Amino acid sequence: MPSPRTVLLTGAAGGMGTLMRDLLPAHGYRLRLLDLRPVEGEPEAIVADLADRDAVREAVRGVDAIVHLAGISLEAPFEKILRANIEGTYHLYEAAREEGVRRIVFASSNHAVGFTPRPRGDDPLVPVGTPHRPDTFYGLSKSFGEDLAQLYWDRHGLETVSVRIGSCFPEPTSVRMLSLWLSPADGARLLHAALTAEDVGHTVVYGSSANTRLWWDLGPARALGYAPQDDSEPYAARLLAEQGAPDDDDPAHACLGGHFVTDPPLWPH
Ligand code: NAI
Ligand code: 15L
Repeated sequence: MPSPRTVLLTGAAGGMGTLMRDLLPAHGYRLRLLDLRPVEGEPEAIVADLADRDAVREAVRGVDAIVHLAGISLEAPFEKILRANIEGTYHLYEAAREEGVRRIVFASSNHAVGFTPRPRGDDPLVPVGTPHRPDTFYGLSKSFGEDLAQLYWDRHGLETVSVRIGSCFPEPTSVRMLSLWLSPADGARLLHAALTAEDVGHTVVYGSSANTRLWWDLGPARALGYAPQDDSEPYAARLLAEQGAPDDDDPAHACLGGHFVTDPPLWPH
């Protein structure tokens, strides 16, 4: 597949969308932006709801690939998740199929496997083949997105890299994030690898930096050509001093999903 150049970035007004708008052009992309909300400083961005099938189809027309970040990114009532994340992602895949787009990079989440126990001591890293164990309706929608991607590869030959993102923020802000942090620069490196690797079919990878305290296997992401440059370790001493080491008996520290398994943060809108 020739390297994608024009890429639709959905969720462009969000936290990660804002970071990737800054970082992806340096990897050679021309971005077309879409979000439910206006994108600050980007008057040409498409303001559309993923529920609007006509708008979504028009938005994907003529792009080489899609980075799909749009959706509800925390826990919410099932009806809201259904509309934005499940039906919305289906609309995007249908539009991509109809318009002949060859590659989607899907922002899955660690919360698709959030109830997976976190490794301790000498336990092996969590493999991508671990069963789905969503910790919320939100995580369930990411499990659905991965299965939808598999269906569109098997039935229609539309390729996807599903990236189970850990925590993509400018800095890690919790002890848990020391294991899951994806630095913005590594996030852009990983999206670039996912957009350009050959013959991905539907590939699932974990998305984090090369953290010293890693919980999961970055091998499948590296196999795409991803070479992470960052590690959360320089933040460890401060975060551990402020927050203390995780209590092994606390259920909020027992699983990959952290506090999403006990007390998930709610989508504010
Ligand atoms: P965010 O909540 O900051 O941004 C999501 C964007 O999607 C928002 O700008 C929102 O307006 C837009 N959106 C929501 N519903 C929409 C709809 N129906 N139609 C069009 N746009 C809609 O989330 P963030 O942190 O930027 O995450 C981006 C993606 O990556 C999300 O899908 C999230 O689930 C996923 N992810 C993010 C992680 C992170 O650490 N930031 C970790 C794991 C997954
Ligand atoms: C996610 O999936 C969320 O979208 C993000 O806001 C963070 O909470 C992240 O997971 C995390 O687990 O830290």
